[in-house]
Amino acid sequence: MTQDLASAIAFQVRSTSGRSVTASTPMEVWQGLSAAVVGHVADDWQATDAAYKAGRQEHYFSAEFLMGRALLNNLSNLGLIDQTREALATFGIDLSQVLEQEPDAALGNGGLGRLAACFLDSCATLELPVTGYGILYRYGLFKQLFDNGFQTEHPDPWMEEGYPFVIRREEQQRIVRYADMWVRAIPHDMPITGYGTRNVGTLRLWKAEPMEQFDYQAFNSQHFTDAIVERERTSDISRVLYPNDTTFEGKVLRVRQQYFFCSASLQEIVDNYIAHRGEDLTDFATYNSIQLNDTHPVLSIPELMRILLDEHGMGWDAAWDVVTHTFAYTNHTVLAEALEKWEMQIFDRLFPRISEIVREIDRRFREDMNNRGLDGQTIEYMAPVSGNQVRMAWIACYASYSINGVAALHTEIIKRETLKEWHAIWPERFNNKTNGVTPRRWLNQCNPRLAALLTEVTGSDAWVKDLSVLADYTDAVDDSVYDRINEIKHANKVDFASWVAEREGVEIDPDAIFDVQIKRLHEYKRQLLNAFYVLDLYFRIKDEPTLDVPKRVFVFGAKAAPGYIRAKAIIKFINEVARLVNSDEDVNSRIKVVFVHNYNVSPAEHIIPAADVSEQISMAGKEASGTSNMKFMMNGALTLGTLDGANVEILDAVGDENAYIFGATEEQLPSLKRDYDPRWHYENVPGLKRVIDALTDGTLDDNGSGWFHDLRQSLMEPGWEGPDVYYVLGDFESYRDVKDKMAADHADSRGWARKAWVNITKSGRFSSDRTIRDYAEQVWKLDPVKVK
Ligand code: F55
Repeated sequence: MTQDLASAIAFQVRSTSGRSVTASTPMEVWQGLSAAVVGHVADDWQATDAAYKAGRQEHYFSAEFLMGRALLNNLSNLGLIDQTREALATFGIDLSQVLEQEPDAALGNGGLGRLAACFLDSCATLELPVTGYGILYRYGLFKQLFDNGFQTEHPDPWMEEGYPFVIRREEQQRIVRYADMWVRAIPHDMPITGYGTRNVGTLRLWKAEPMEQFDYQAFNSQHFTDAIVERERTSDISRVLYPNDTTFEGKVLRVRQQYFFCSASLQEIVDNYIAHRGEDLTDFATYNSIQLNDTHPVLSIPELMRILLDEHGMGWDAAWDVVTHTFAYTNHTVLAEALEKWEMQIFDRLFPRISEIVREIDRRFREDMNNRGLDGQTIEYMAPVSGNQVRMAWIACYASYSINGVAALHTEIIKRETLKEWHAIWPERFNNKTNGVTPRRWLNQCNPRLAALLTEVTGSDAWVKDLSVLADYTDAVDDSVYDRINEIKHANKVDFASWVAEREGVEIDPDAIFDVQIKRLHEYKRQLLNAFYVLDLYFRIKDEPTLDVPKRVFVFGAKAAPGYIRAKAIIKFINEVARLVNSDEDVNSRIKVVFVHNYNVSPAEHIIPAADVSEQISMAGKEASGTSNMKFMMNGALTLGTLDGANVEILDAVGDENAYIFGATEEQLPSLKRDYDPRWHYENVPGLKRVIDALTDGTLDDNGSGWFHDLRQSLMEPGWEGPDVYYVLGDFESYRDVKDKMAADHADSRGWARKAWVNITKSGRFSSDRTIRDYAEQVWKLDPVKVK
């Protein structure tokens, strides 16, 4: 077999590079090896596609899939890692060097997009007939660099050097019609392998291309440049991923993107139904269900109505019956500024027929609510269209058979507040599906040392497919396992230290506590609270140079949306704190700060296995779930967090002694904030004044941008929603107390390892396999389809 594989790889590499394997670059080897892997799954992929299309299917619609790297994941799923390593070794090539050549497929912003990627992995592994549908962005999420501590953004043309894991399916193209242009949608498929199964699912990403290769008419009539410009306008649709998470921006191109992938996907799903079951679409929802990943694909609702009404001659009631049994909606946020609301005029101009249908949905909604006896004000609040705005979340709630939140607390909040009017009418639609992450990528692949220990302790690798088996071993091990846990963590920290030294140019000590916060930059996630702690600790050491503090490394990784100035100010602030701390000989042997630039999926795979402390410190009630909290837990980091999102369930799983919880609860916050005065904390919490003052007293330099002054103001001065909206000063003292305690506890290394072990072994309920099983059984009513 190794011989076969070696020659298959050699063949592909030579075809890619036109040179011998040994003369090829590592990038060419990556290309060839990846092509060989796609070739390896081709038959199973085809068989899976045919088997899935024949029965009931789930379709996962998402504007984002944050896939990261594909090669190692596929080799691991196919059980080919060892053979591949050996095959490459025969050419004197190191597999890990080849793996590091691969660009991240960063077709997503953060948690929402990565969740979609973990879900596809679980669906394939569980042999569930699920297909992902999205957009093949030419440019993924921007690359982040720091220029004197300021974030700068750079394009990410991730496929430009060739990307063997997407296959263009020219023959399955569709036409998407806007009032002002028609566009070809070309599907590009990624194979989604599962762990230890021959099922290979599909992620179908649509690329926008001009209708004709060339408009000869325009060319000949000397409108050559106009013709070129028109061509480019169509390709614009799939050119770039919008880099905003959590804030809605009403850009026309964005809604074009949404309609583009919804329309193309639905055309295909409907045609497939007809090919298998005939022209009568009454039973469409018996064979198809569509999960809407937030409101970004909600245009699917009027678009499916349009297809059923206009293209297949159904009546409104029959079509609405199909639609309301087809869609299920996942909500990912309670932040008001994230809710998508489009101007009706945009719909009128781009797709007038969709406008008409949305207006008719609105008219019938109002009639329906009237008949149910709702008052005029409530109806106006809930209406799909009001003023000149279309409210996507409200449409989703009205038309979906299922509405879910992504963690228990989040689901309670949407039932109680965000979507309470809908919950009052349709309580049976609401359900919770606590997020999960795939243990393949986030444990087995990224942390091979820990994976080997788990296999050794449990006697097999069954945990990779069923993480819940680990729970049997929580209390079944002795000190030797705790010592191994510590050795593994230390070895991972050594690896991470050399990665950081090379990538960021900062030397860190693997014997220090590695305290990590990696996630998008947002005020509600409170990276500022973490940075204030670091600055306060710095001052404490300066005050008392002999202070006996545990060695610490504070690691940050975060991108700010390019237009979110205050988030960019926080990045600059953290970088300035890092400069201050790291360059001060009095403290830098005890504390260091590392801001990992361009945080993404593959950096996360280096960072998480090396973490001791997982920072999950959002203001309670704001983080819908969080998913890095689960990845850290699986890798034996202890959570330092608020009672927010899935942290609540992590605490429940591990128990009080094995997590560090602080801060105001979601229940307490309304009353605490009623008479909240951050100035009181500023004056009375020891050390806080000095930290806040450092923003503006010359200790730290914002290079004349005025940004640090704005940060201070946002905390201290009454603003739009009051001062310090995210309660940074209010929670500072309890955060510092718990974080100090945590650092002190780390000195008891066996005690710490025991806590880490509890976290690892209790992480089974945060596997995306558990989440997906729950969706399949409770929402989708979907059975596995085994291929071969
Ligand atoms: C992206 C684009 C828009 Cl327009 C709005 C939001 C986003 C986005 O990226 N949201 C996002 O990542 N939300 C997160 O979803 C995760 C998965 O459910 C949650 O864990 C996390 O709490 C939530 O913030």
